[in-house]
Amino acid sequence: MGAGGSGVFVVVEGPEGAGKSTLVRSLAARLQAEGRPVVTVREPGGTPVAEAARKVVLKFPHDMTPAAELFLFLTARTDLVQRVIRPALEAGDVVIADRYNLSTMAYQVAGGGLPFDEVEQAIRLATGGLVPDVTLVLDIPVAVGRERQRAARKVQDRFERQDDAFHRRVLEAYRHAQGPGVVHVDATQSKKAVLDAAWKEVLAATALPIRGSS
Ligand code: Z5A
Repeated sequence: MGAGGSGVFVVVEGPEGAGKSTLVRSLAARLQAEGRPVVTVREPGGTPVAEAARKVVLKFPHDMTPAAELFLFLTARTDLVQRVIRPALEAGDVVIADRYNLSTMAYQVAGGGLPFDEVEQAIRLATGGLVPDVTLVLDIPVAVGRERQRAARKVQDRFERQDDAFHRRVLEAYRHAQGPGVVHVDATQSKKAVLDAAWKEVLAATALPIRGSS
């Protein structure tokens, strides 16, 4: 199952404040309760190299070109895939990632204006072609996501300080995302309803042998 071995690769995507981290945690807890070994990761991050790249790309106080951002995100991704994600999939674990390739397409291509085909090739090089079994795209209006971040008192990074037009392009890219394993979930629902919807999609897309899934 999946491009990486016998495990299952689940990615949670969507704009800021959509509830990705919340869903990653609750999905992992439900899978663990079913006795499945789960590894959770967030992008960018998860290895010393990836955490160093995260610090630069999110916190650097000066302007950075979209291409410079791209290579920092891909530095983080290639290290995470090689050191954490692939080994976990090869061991048969379920890997749940908070952001992956679709974030690059949404933020650096749709948001930042980089060319789709070349970024796609760069991503393939960085990941060795590892694609998720299922990508859950959380859909939420920009204003609602931002309000959730404000309520959670999240400190803004460079992307969150971008203008509304940038964030609308990012949201549209997410809304138009399609392909094998890509499913859209209404993230304006309650946390429990989002988890239930995501759970159904994960079972349907991966045929995980889990109680109550037949
Ligand atoms: N980025 C990029 O440009 N290119 C790339 O290739 C990659 C990333 C990989 C990473 O930011 C930034 O990097 C991101 C894109 C860029 N920048 N932006 N902007 P991050 O990791 O710091 O943050 P984030 O990904 O934007 O996550 P977030 O703001 O923390 O949002 P979230 O994870 O989707 O939401 P949450 O933390 O789960 O929930 C936010 C609050 O809402 C919290 O109080 C929850 O309790 C609440 N919540 C969650 N779900 C619900 C529901 N259903 N109802 C009500 N309230 C809820």
